[in-house]
Amino acid sequence: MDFTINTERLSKRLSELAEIGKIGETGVCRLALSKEYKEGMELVRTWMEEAGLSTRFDHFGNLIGRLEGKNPDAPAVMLGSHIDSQPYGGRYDGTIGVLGGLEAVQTMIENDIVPESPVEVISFCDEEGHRFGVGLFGSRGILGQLEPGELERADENGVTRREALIEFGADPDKFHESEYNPDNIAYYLEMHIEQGPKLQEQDQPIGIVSGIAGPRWLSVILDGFAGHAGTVPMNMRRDALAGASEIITSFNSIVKTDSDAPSVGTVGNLQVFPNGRSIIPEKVEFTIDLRDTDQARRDDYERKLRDSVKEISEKHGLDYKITDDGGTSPKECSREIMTIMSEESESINLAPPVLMSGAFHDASHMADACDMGMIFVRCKDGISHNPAEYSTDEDIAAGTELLYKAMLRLVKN
Ligand code: HGY
Ligand code: MN
Ligand code: MN
Repeated sequence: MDFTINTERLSKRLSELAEIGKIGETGVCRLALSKEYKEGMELVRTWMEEAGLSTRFDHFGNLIGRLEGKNPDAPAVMLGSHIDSQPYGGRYDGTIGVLGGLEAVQTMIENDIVPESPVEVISFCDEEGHRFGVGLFGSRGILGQLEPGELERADENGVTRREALIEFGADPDKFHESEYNPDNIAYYLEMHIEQGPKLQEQDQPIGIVSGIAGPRWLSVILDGFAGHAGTVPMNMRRDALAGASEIITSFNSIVKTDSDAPSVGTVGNLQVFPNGRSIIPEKVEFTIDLRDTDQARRDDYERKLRDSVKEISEKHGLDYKITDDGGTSPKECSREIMTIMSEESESINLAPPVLMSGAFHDASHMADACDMGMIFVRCKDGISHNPAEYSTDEDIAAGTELLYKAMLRLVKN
C-alpha cells in the first residue's frame, strides 16, 4: 500500500512510548496519573508540539493538542484514545489511537492542507479504570458525566483520585473550566486494536466498528464469620468464600443464557479476608463486569444476578452489599462516518469488514456528544490486557492511513 502518513515515524513513536512503564519484554504498566503515565503524556505532548499543535493538560488529566482551522469558531474534529494501561497491559491498547491521530494531523500539516474546522488530538485520562475502579474518566469528565464520590475513590495504597489529580498538576475544583460544550465537537474518531480475534479470522488488517457494547460494573461484598477450619461443622458455617464461589458460578451461567448473544461476564478481582488456610473466610469482595450490546438483555441479566446474590447469601447466612461502580449503555457508531470510512477504504484498496466492539472505549461516551466512528486494527490471536498483545506496523499503518483520509473528509478542507 502507498502510504501518505509517515509509517516510520509512527512505528518509532509507538516503540518509544512502549519503553515507559515497560514490564518484561513487551508489556506495559502505566496506571492513570502515575509517574509513568505523566512521563508518557509529557513525551506525547512533545511530539504534538513538534507537529505544530498547541497543547494543554486539562483538569481531568487529559492531554489535548489543537490545530486551528480556517474557521476557529467551527466545532472541532477530535481524534483520540488513551495511553493509560492495565497493570498487566499491552503496548498497543489505546496508544495507537493517540499516536495514530497525531500522525494523521501531522501528515495533514506536512501536506499543507489547512482544514476548515479546528482539529484536536486528545489523550484521555484513565480510560482503563484499573487504579480507581471506574474507567472512562477523562472522556466522561469533559462531558460533565462524572458521578458523585468519584474523587474520593482510592487506589490500593489509599491515594484518592483527587490527590492523584492534584499531584499530577490538575485542580479538581476547576473541572468546569475543562468541560466541553458538545456543540464545540463536530465528530470524534478513534482507532484502536480490536482486542478480539475476528479480523485475524477474516485475514483483514483493519475493520470498521458499527457499535460498542456497554459495560455494567458492580462490586459484591459478602460478610460471614471467621472460624476454625478444623472444628466448625459444615452446617454451622457462614463461609463468605463458599457463598462467593456459588454466586460467581451462577453469574457465569446467567450470562450464557443465550449462546448466540454477545453477552459477556467477568469476575476479575476477588479479595478474601482474612485469607488464611485454616480460617473460614469471613469477608469476600469481588468485582462484576457485565457487558452486552443489548441494554434490555443486560438489565435482565443484572436483575438475575442480584436475585442470585440475595438467595445464595441467605443460604449461607451471609450479609451482602452490592455497590454500583457505574458503566455505560451500548452505543452505535455514526452511519455517516462508517460510509465515509468504507468509501475511503476503497481508495486504499481495502474492504474492511464491519464489526462490533466488545471492549468499551472513550468513544462510548463521546457518542453522547457527537457523531463518532471507530477503526479497528487486527491484533494477534485477539490477545489484549496481556503483555503478549501484538499488532504489526503494517496493520497499524493501514488503520492510520484510513484515519487520515476519513479525517480529511470530516474537516472539510
Ligand atoms: O475493558 C475495556 O473494555 C477497555 O479495554 N478498558
Ligand atoms: Mn483501550
Ligand atoms: Mn484496555
